[in-house]
Amino acid sequence: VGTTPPEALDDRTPVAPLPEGVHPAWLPASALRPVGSRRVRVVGDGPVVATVRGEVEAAVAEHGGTLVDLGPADLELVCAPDDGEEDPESFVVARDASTTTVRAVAGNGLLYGFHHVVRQGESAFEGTLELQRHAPRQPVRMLDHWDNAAVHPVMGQVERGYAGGSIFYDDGVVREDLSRARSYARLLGSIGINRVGLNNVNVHRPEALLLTERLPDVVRLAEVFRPHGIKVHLSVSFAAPVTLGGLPTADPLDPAVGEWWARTTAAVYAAIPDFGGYVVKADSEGQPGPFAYGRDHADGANVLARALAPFGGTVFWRAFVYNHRQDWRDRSTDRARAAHDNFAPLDGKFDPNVVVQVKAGPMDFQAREPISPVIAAMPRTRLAVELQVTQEYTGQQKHVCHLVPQWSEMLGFPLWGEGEPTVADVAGGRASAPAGGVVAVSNVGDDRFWTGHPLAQANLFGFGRLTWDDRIAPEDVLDEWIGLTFADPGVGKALHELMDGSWLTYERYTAPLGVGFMVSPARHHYGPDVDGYEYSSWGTYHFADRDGVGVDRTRATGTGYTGQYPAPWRDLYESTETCPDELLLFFHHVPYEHVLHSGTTVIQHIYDTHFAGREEVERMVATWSALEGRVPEDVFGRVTELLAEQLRCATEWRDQVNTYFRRKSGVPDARGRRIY
Ligand code: GCW
Repeated sequence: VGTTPPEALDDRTPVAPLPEGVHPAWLPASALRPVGSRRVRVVGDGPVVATVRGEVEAAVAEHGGTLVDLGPADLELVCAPDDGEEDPESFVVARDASTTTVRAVAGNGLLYGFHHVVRQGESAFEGTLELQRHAPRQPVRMLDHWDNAAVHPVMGQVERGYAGGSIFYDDGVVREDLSRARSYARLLGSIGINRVGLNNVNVHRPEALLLTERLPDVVRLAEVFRPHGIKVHLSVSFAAPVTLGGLPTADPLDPAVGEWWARTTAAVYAAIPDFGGYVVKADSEGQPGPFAYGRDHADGANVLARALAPFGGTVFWRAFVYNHRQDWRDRSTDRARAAHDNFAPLDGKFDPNVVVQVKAGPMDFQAREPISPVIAAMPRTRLAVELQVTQEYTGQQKHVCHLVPQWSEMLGFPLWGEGEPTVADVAGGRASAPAGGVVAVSNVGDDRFWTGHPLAQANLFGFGRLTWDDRIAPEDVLDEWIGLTFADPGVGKALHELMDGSWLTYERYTAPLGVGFMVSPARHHYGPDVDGYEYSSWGTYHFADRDGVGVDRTRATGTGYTGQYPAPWRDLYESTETCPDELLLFFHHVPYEHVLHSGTTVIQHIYDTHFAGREEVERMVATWSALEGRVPEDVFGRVTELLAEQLRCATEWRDQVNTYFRRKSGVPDARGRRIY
């Protein structure tokens, strides 16, 4: 330590200049001060080490420290290669009286170790520290972009995007100017993201072409991400052999189809040797898939997997397969069952480089859902768990809804009961099959704050941190984000007040007790519309009548969905006696007077939580207004504006939900509050 011998130094990759007016998110200059004011050496080769060196160079230029390339010196931070470790993503950190040392076998580990030090700030340079080893709990930490290359007439450019247009594409092709993408890649690398899906899983013509004609575009994006240790993936259409290749069929068992995928994939790797692989949404919401040829999803996934295998690529094959054209009159079909019905029987049939990507809940990213039963049902299949950072059903980046506590709960869910492996264990390969990882839909766009709502940056940051280690407490993750993002340490208390409980606040004023949806249908998904989906084809019903509400998913009298879980959950969810309150209406249809474990009736709970949730938003408005002058003016202005919208919308939710159930049930509010 401190005496690292001089070594040949690689180039440095300069930190991409942040385009004019764009918010620096969690890497403002102030966040790099503790490192940048010191004497630092970075040793090692390769593009990712060059990124670390570039970071240090920029930081010392800003804060008066020195990047010491050669010779002995009183070094305060050393980032250097290590031959003792094996995992290229892990790092060790230690400190003697004068020097903090980060060591890793490879660039990724060094980058993560460097940012570990950045997050620790001044305290990384105080006292001493025995050698400490850090390794990710998930080897795959991936963000999927639902970006369309061109603006889609219905979905806009970014499907379910609430932060403006795409930072990758403009007018059907990859942007000439990729400086936003460069700054984004830097942000992602700093939180340990190592894969990115570059385009929407609903693949339209312009995105389909990225695989072939427009491959040079993908090469450019891969170059943007590579220095940050991130591999790129393309979402591809299962029908590509027909639509791009001109074959008469996309039947996965037809040899010509296999050859087409092999040829096409080889061309991709010739251009991008570290290409990550594919992402596929098949037989889902209108996307083509193997069902058209009487084949199953293992047949479908394996044909792509075999094309990728020679190059070490992976196909992420989504399990989000259900009938979106169901008849609302048909009470035997239950959308919650669909992923398990379609995929569990295929366990053991997928090639080793297939990862089945399962949405964390059985429905669709609602504020509250149980864990998908698929995650416990496929011990011989690599599974990835999919989360949604973009706030489709959680306030669309107009509402403060800090989702890290939700993800923490989901990742920590013990699939076979207390003490048994968790969702994070299955995804991380610690249960049975090798790891698949954790994936989420990005919430980023060309908005100057990246995420529309400036506080939604904390969700993106928190996703990275939790996929690195799901055991970090959500409050600590938020502390890290606040510490990096805001120069004034005094804002922390107010931000915790505002954000820690905001997911539960959102849950309170929206659909009650796990029943979900109640939003305006397909195109928007924003704001209340209690019956918006009730007579639709989407399988998302609440079944409220004058006597009660909820979906009977029991084995005894309902759709049998509870039977897809292993013990103890299959029994726990089956009975209203043991079903957790917050999921009661997901699993059961109960009378309004049914008494919850909390001691209140269902109807009174609906009233109480809707009044309370809206009041909490009112308090959020007050908490935020006290921060005027302590956070940057533009952040203050944007959040103030959005909180007003959140309050308006929460009021609307409160009044529509309460009025709806008051009218259906005829039961008055026990506290006589105003219901319309
Ligand atoms: O939640 C639904 C969204 C669709 C999305 C789909 C999916 C990309 O409303 O917009 O399509 O999920 O996950 O495939």
